[in-house]
Amino acid sequence: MNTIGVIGLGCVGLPAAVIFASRGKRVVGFDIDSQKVEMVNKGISYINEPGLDGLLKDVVNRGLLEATNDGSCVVENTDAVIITVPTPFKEGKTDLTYIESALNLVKCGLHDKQLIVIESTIPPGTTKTFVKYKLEETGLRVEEDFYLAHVPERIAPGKAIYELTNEPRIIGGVGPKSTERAYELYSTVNKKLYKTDATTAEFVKLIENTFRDLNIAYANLLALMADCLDVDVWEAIELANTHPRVNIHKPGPGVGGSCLTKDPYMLVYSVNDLFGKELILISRSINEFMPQYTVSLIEKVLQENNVPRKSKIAVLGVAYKGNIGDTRESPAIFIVKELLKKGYEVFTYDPYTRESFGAISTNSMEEAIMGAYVTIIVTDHEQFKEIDLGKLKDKMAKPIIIDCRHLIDLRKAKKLGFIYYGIGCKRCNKNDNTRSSGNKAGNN
Ligand code: SAJ
Repeated sequence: MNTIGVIGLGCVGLPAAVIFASRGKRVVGFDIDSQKVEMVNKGISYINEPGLDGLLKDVVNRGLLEATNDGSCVVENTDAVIITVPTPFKEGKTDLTYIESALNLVKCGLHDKQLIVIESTIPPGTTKTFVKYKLEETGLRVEEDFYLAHVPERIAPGKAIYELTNEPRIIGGVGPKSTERAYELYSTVNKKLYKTDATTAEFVKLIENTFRDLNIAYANLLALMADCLDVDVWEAIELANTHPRVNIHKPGPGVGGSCLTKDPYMLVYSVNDLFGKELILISRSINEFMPQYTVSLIEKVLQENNVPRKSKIAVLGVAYKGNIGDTRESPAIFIVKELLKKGYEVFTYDPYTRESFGAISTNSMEEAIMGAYVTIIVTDHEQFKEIDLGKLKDKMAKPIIIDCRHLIDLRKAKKLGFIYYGIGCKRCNKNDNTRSSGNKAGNN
C-alpha cells in the first residue's frame, strides 16, 4: 500500500497524513476548507503540534503530501483511505453526518482491494453496520472486494507526533482480511499494534476515555468533599497515592477537550436502558460542575477580600490543559465569561494562545498581572510553575492567588504574604496548614 487518501485534515487527520508521508507513502489529503488545503500545500501547519511543522514542510517539499478539495483524488488513485472527520455528539445521539459525507466520497471511487479505515470516534457497531452497509451500496463486498477497519485515533494534543509512532494502536477489522490489511498499513508507522474486531475497537476507544473521565470526576468529588471537611485534598491524594494500588488523578477547574467531554456520553447512549449508566453520567456531571464551582470559589474570595466589582483580575491559562494552545471545551471559557458578566475587568495570558473569550488578551504574564487584585491559574502550563512570586506580589494590587491547578509552592507563597486559595484546599488559606509544597497528586 503505497498511496493513501486522508479525508479530514483536522487535528487527527493532518498529523496522520504527515506521519504516513514521512514514511515514504504518497498521501493525498482532502478537506472541505480551502484555506487548510492551501496552507498544507504551502507546507504551513495550522495546528500547533510539536514537531509537525518541520515534518509537514519536508513531506510537502518532497512531493509526498498534497492536499485537495477534489474528493475524487483521495479515493480513485489510492490503495487505502483513512477517514478522520468529526463525530459530534448532540442530544443523546452521535452525529454521523460528516462520516456519511466522507463515505459518499469513498463510494464514488471505491475499487478492488482498497482498504477503508475509520479513525473517527464512533458508537460500537457503527463500522460493521452503518459504514459497511453504505459502502456495499456500490455493489462491492467487504472482505471480498474491499477491506474495512476501525483504527481509533488516540491523538493527545501536544504529543500527537510522538504518540502516533510510539503508543499502541488498536486495529479492528470487520473481518480477518480487513484486520490484516489495516495491520499491514499501520505497521509502517507504528510497531505496537493490537488486532481485534471493529466493534471491540470502537468500544475500546470509548472505554479508555470514559475511564479517564471517571477518574478525574472522583478526584474532583474528593476536592468538593475536602472543602466541606476542612481537609487539603492535594495532601490527602498525595498520601492516598502512597498506597501501592491507588493512583488518584488531579482535581481541577474542570475537564476540557473534545474527547472526554463527549466520549462518555457516546458510550452510555450506545446501549438502550443501560443499568448503571448513572456511574458514567454522574461523573460527567461532576466534571461539568467544576467550572461553576471554581467561579463560586472566586466570588467568595473576592467578597471575603473586599475586592470591588470592575477590579482587574488576571487569568493565567485559557487552554483546556497544560502546554498546548487548544481551548476546545476549556473550563476557562465559562470562568472568563462569568467574571466578565459580573463586571470584572478580566485580563488573560496564555503562552500558547491569544484566545480570550471576551477578556483582554495580553502578550506577557507581566501585563496580565500588573495592578490585578487576584491572579487565577486555570491551566497547568509548565511555565506557570516557575512564576517569580516576589515579582508577582510587587506588581499586583492585592496579593491574592487562586491556584486551580496546585502549581504554586504554598509555603513560599504564604511566606511572601500571599492570600492563597485553591480547588479542594480551602484550608490552605489558614495558618494551620502544615503541609509542604507537594505537587504529586495523581498522574497527568
Ligand atoms: N485533567 C484533570 N485531572 C487529571 C487529568 C486531566 O483535571 O488528573 C483534565 C485536563 O486538564 C483536561 C482534561 O482533563 O482539561 C482532559 O485532558 P486529558 O489529558 O485527560 O485528555 P485529552 O482530551 O487531551 O486526550 C484524551 C486522551 N485519552 C486518555 O488519556 C485515555 C488521549 O490519549 C486520547 O487520544 C484523546 O483523549 C482522544 O483523542 O480521544
